[in-house]
Amino acid sequence: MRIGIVTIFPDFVKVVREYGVIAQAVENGLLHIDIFNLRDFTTDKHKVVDDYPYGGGPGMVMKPEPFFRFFEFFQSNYGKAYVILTSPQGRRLDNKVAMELASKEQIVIICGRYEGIDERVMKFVDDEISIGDYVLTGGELPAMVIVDAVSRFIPGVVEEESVKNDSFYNNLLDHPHYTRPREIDGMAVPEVLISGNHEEIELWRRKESLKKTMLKRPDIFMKHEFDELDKKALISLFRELIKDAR
Ligand code: 4FV
Repeated sequence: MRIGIVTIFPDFVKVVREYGVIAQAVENGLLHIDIFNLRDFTTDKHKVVDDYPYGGGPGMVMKPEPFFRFFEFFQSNYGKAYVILTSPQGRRLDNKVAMELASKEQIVIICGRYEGIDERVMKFVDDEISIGDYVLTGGELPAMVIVDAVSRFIPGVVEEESVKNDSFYNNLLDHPHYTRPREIDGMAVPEVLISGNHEEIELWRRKESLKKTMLKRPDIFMKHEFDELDKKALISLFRELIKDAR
């Protein structure tokens, strides 16, 4: 998969491909992340990318010409891409959207700054994505969030099992995790996790996921499709509740 990022702060964005799982994926050739400096697509000596808003008002607007030059360059050098603008007006990024984007051959993410981008650049944009209902100083952090979330769905980047156990993967929040030491500050690791009984461990983890999702994200719980393990887990949870209530 190829991901292109267009920004006026390339040094800020490039760290996304220099650490952890994503750096490994780039190393293994599973993912190419190209970063383009929008100022390289200006023609004036001051490399100006912003200008005053028509109609007045606060702040500055990003000029269309550098983006038009960038897309001319990109199409002739890299071909067609699925173009994403990160903005508060976009559809909300979630696991389903991340999985959908991971199926694309090539995506380009353009990062806004200032008050926004000249509306005529939207002729190149296939999708607007927001990471949340708050206003950031720039689209770079959302672009990096998208790269991180999407890369996990590229086969070979993370263990498939890990993705399957992800929160939200099956509309359930993740179960608690424990590692050594067996006890700290009087808090012990749940016995079942050191029992070696994988059926019991799987049931315990599903019960914990169901409990947490019902309590913290009933909205997601409502979308969860129940399987055999869920039914067993709910019966066991209910029995515990009844026993505790007695
Ligand atoms: C944003 C968000 C976001 C708006 C103006 C960049 C800023 C500035 N992008 N999800 N929330 N973008 O706040 O994606 O240009």
